Amino acid sequence: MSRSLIENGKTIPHHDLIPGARALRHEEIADAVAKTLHAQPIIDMHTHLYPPAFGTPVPNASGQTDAQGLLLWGLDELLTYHYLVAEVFRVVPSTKLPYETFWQMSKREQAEHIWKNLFVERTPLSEACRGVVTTLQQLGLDPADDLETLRGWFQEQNPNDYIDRVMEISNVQKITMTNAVFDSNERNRWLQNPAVGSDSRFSGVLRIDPILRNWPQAAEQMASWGYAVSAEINAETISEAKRFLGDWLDRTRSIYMAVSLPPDFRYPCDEGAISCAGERMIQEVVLPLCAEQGLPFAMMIGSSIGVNPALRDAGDMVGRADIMAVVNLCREFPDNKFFVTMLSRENQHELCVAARKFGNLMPFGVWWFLNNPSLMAEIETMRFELLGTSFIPQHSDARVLDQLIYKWHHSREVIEGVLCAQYEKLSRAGWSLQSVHIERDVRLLLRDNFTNFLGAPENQVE
Ligand code: FIX
Ligand code: ZN
Repeated sequence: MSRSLIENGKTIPHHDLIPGARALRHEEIADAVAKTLHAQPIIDMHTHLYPPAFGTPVPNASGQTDAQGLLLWGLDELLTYHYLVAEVFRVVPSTKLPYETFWQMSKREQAEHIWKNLFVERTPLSEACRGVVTTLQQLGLDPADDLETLRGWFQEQNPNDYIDRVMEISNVQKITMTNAVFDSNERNRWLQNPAVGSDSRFSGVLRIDPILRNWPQAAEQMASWGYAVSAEINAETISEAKRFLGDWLDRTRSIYMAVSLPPDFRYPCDEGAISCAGERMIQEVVLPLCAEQGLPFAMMIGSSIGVNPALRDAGDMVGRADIMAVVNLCREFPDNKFFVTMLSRENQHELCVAARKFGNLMPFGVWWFLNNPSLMAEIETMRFELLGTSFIPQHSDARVLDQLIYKWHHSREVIEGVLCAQYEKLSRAGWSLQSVHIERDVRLLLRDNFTNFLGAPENQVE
């Protein structure tokens, strides 16, 4: 039976009229989903990766290294990823190896300590450990080899070519940076070389945590950089703060602005709370500027920074946050677009329901401590059931270039399983699923939901 829709007098062909297309049989769905997911290039909307122009501390075939360089890649960086630092201090606690002793070790020595304790003397079962194994395997290396042999291979790589290789293996089309411009190392690189970020493989994102997490300190820094701002938020501070952010949005050619916020973030803030300064910056500086420039504002909510400062980047914690802060912002600022990811498992259902209330809210990613296959499957299933295909399932959060390989390999595996289950249920319900539907859905999930929400012209993100 051929069916069609009449809309504004125009006949819209129903899906089963698509020429040459036929409904997939049950047993064909899994293969079609797997092929489509692996063939679809990804725009990775949140990473901590940088182009080679930001320098690299890693010894490589080009012979050029920069101790403070920001592009991290290679085996020693993979092994000293803060996820693995946290895990090694579980098996060799600081009572046995004091934190300071570990930090005084060279990157190589730290990597050897982690390899020995998590990959040799124990089975590398954790997600972060499995990630290293997957990355080596996908690079055609043997994880059973010793460190020196493996290191030899990485040292032969040229970082610039290696970025292309890793993007090819992970089928990542574009990498989105996190430009922490309050970090003096990164800031100075932009000021010394304005073209430092102009690598077509990378897009910029202005990260503004200090402004919303600790305004008085941020105001002091901005004032020392020549902006007439003060801790006391008056008209001049507001226009100068806008000028500061405007300058850096232009300098970094940012495609959105981003912040990570603690679990106790409230909007509106609790009377007298320190975050009230941040609230005024959101209301009078950040959101008006984002609206003027048509840029989404990304909120990554739920990270408590430095609960164990001795672990450095590995010392942060998760906490349940207040979804009503997100709801109130989306309602009060209907002309603003919000990317939101939340760190606590307990916030995931609320975030999906909030997104059903606000079209200017785009849930994204399975962030940090949630980025484990069991939790990811739970969260993505819930999102399909509540949001259809109108969300961004994942970002890599890669801090080390090579991690793009395992973060996307593992994420594709989970999305594949969840999508198949959804399609099988739909097809059992009588929907004649075609491969063109799967291609369209996967394109939306891995790329177009992001670019469409940005509303950016093609060339800026593609
Ligand atoms: O705030 C963030 O962007 C977090 O992703 C990072 O700070 C965090 O350390 C991380 O690497 C998570 O995967
Ligand atoms: Zn991140």
